[in-house]
Amino acid sequence: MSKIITIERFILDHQPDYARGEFTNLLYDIALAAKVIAHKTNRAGLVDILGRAGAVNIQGEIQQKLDVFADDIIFRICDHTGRLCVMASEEREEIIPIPEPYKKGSYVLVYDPLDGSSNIDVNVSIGTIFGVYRCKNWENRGRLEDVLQPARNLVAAGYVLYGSSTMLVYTTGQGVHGFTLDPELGEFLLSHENMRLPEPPGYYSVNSSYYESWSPQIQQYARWLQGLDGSNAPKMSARYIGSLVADIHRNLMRGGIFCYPAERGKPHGKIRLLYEAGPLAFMIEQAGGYASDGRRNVLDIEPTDLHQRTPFYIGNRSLVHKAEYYVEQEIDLTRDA
Ligand code: P6P
Repeated sequence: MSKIITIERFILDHQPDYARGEFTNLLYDIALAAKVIAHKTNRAGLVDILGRAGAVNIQGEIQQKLDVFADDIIFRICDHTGRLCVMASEEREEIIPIPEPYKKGSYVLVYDPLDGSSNIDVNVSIGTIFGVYRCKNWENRGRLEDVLQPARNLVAAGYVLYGSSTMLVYTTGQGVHGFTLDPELGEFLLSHENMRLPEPPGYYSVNSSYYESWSPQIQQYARWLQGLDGSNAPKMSARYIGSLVADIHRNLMRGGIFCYPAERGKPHGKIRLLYEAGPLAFMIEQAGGYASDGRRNVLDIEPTDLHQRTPFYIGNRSLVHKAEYYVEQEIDLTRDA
């Protein structure tokens, strides 16, 4: 019989001896937000919360009411605790300062409160993605420079998947650990300790409807993934649900790669660097994988804008390196031009 360990107990048992509790309590706060959002999300079909909220978020997408709710919940759970000096959300154009009179702590929270929201109305799994940094300079903490840090500086990252069950998967740089919510107890219980990307990979995830918009090299890579043109790729199935957290979680559990390449007219792709690609890249490296923009490790990209996007390849190391090999051909072509 497996041990019954709550996320609170696990975090406490794994915090460094010098921890003062601020970081540990911040992880509790994120777990609480996940429980509240899960409760509302799981009842979304019953309560009149579906449909259009009318507001348009920074991304220019029609905001679903659950988006607004999730963003508000995370803010209201975290704004007054004294653990954070600033936040940034996919749903808000600017950084989110800690309101007076609350004191500013030393951590920074970046988050996508509800990724995949277009799937809410069709009852497909959606997710929250989060990353935690330390502020860069204690004296003037809480500024944009504290948020615009490369993902290599993260001290924690993870996601919450609101699916057939609600799971919180996170890392603090000591492996990746998954917790499943027991809705009766209201507790996240350890269900997947030390998650590692399995070999051989089982799936490749890419929206092939964009094939005509990709460069010839990425088109060649896509055919390689499918095992075409004499490809020596591992035999994989195609799975793409259109919800990043759900695709990433399945691939973490079964091995595989998620790709959102650059396209003609969208040279930076669609996935956001700061609060999607960066935290997921930090997490996947802890699970033995790798994430790239096609040319370099996502962890090394210096953000210059809160909402900047990046081409994104994440999963088993060999599959991501293969993508880099094909993208490198693009550079050679450009260089020869
Ligand atoms: P497409 C959802 O809007 C999202 O940001 C991710 O969750 C998902 O992986 C991607 O977009 C899907 O985009 O262009 O394939 O519909």
